[in-house]
Amino acid sequence: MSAKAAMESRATTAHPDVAQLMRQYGCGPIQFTGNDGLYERHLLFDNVQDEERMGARERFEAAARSIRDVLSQRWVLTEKTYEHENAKRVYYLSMEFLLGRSLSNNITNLLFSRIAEQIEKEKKIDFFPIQEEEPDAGLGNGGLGRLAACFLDSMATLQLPATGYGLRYEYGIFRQVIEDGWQKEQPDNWLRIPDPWEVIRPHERVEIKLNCSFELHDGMLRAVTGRPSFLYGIPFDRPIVGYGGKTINTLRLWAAATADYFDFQKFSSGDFVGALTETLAAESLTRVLYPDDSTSMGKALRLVQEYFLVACSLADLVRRFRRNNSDWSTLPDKAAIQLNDTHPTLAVPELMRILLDDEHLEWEQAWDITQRTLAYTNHTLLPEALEKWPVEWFEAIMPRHLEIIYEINRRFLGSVRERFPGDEGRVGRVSLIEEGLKRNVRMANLAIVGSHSTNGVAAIHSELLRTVTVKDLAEMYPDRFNNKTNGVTPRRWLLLANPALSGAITEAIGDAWITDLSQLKKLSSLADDKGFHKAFLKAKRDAKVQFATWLKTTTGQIVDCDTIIDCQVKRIHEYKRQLLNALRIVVLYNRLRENPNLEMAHRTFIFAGKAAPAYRLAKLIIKFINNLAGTIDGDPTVRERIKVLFLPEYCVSMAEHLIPATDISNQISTAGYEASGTSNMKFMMNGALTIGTRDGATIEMAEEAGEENFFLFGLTAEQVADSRGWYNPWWHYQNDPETRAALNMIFSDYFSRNEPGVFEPLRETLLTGGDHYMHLADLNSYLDADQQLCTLYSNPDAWARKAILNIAGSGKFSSDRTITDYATEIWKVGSCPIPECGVK
Ligand code: 26W
Repeated sequence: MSAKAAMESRATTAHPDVAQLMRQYGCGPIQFTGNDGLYERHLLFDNVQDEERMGARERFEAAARSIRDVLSQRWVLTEKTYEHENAKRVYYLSMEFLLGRSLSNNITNLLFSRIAEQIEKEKKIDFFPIQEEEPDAGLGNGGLGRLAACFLDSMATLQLPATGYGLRYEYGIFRQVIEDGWQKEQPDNWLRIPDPWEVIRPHERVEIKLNCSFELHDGMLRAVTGRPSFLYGIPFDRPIVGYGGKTINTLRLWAAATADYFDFQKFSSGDFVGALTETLAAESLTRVLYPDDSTSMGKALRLVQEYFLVACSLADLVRRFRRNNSDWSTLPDKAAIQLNDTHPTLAVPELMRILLDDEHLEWEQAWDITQRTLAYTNHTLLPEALEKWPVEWFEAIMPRHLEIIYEINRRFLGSVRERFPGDEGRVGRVSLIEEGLKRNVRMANLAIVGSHSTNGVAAIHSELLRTVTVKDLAEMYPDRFNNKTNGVTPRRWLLLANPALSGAITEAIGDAWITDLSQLKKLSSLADDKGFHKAFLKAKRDAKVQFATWLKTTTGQIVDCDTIIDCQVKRIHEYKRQLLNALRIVVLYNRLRENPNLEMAHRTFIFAGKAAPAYRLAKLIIKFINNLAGTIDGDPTVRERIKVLFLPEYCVSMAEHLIPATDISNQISTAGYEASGTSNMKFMMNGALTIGTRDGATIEMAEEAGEENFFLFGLTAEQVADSRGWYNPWWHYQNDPETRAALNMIFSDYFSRNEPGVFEPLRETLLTGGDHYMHLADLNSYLDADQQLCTLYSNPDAWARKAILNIAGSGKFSSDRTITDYATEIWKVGSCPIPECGVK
């Protein structure tokens, strides 16, 4: 979305002018633009080329550099203030930060949109291709990584002294291309061209000791045990601009490097090439993000990555703590460390190691400090996603940490036996070590035992976590368990992504919603206002046109803006049930084929999402959707009325274009399986209606908007659990003609004429294998809800009314609310405002 458009959305707000802003940001008399302005200087001096020959990439870099210049002084002042105030800080540890683009976001948050618009006008430059030059920072798989990015935005906006810690992957989430309907992965070399936002801080490097070395074998990095080595963690900092530009926090990403003198012995013994190869190997540690969402792949290198993140981050924050403090017992008053899922759980033994071995504290004191400093968030209940690492890898890579884990476990199991004498079954279940032929460390148990807070990410999820998944642990520590329903940042997902709607909202209720989303409640009183219906419908239409234009220019694909846009965009996974959506479309297709005169609203069904490269069924689902799209396109009786599109390479930037244009949001996971979902919230605040199951945060969304404004269907989590024993998909096949016809079509190669049998595995998953995710059980109620939605669409005022009530009810789902809850209930951290910049 162009900065210009974002600007227009705020037309009713008094905006400071450029000189005023530059003063606020401490830039004094420096000009942003003009012959001697930052932008022109960067364009010329960074490129040393004639302006005529400068392309979009050069312009992007100059714009990004100028914006970075503008924020630099406040960035420095932010850190200085935290240091000076010795404020309690939040450290958010995450293996993933799915940031997307930064230029337009930073322009928006610095209130520079109007200035960007002026420049566009005066210089007659089009901002769109310049923005398109910025690669998405795709350092995450999906929900968990994007949540971390939204949290950074909210923490900075709420002026919390917070730092994000992650890894600087050279390759982010793979790029998805579709060939012949199949997903193919390509490397995402996003740092090929230098990134203008990052600031490398070689002087703040940290040294990490490991009990292993690395070797490259056939292009694969392998940990070689028994050969101790050390690595450097080099920090690369990125600015996180709070809305209004008052606070500029830091996201610190670590890159692995070896010391120049590391291979000194090898050099001198003559193995020149070998020594250099080893350097290359060690530096490969942070080369690539593991592209697995919801399955723990059990790769030793991933464990080392997790350790590297934890060791670098703790060394860094402990160093900072020691600069201002001498008493270790005050660490929990100065630092709150949040673990984003179990991936950084090694923080438990690592902090213990620092306190015991480096600082020589007694066990009891070290343990008390560790627990009071750490807190853990769980993001999934799927058993295959719960991390477990072989004990033998710990022995090989970090034996001291294993020793500490054993001692934690010995003491912990002692307390369990004391409380539940004779209950050895319970002891086995809660133990940090899974016994068996292969012994494993259970990372979730370690995170729960080693911290003071464990939270889920939506009410139902937190409840299931507490009462089912880790029931025995929750009985040991009932006070530790709590819920923090997820949220998303309204800056990126409404203000920036949807200028048309945010303009209409601001016009109606003012712009306080940007930093207080609960203000949207005020829109309820306009739910029956015909004028506001019109404004909403026009905004939706504008967003559709914007999206269609973007799609056409970037991919060549065509979307008809006069159709209902019905979307399901998220990672491809059986539990998310893209297959259920596809079955719905097959049934609708059959209805149209059987009765070409059937009245049915014209629709565009859009799918997008990546499958984990090794997840074969997920890849087959993508293939099926593409074949379904092809078959419908090739059928003249229906192609004018329904269209299926699979958009390749789903990413943050695509979501920003697609979500505002959507009429219907599909949130159709098997109830009890989606921890929260966050795209559901983005669709809701952008005025889509939700068709969904009672799962994750969708339940709370319906509560907020009123169930009558939602299209909920299907089995509840309780019903899913209760029917596990006797559920039989064949019953639906035999008793429901539409279901049977749809399945028979798939199995008779109707959608795969030239690839007979290709969809056989779908028979296994939907019928013979027992339909674990209960697609067939929910298909009919899905179709009923779908019918109601289509009927509603034919009445634009009735549709607008419900959509407006949805927007009005979406205030709870701002990540500002979520972060305020974390800050007050878990972190006990308050804001630390940054003083005004002195005018130079
Ligand atoms: C180790 C392999 C692995 C990698 C990532 C296992 C599990 C994960 C994540 C926990 C998966 C994930 O992203 N979970 C999603 O987290 C979102 C943010 O809380 C929720 O909204 C989604 O419902 C949840 O699936």
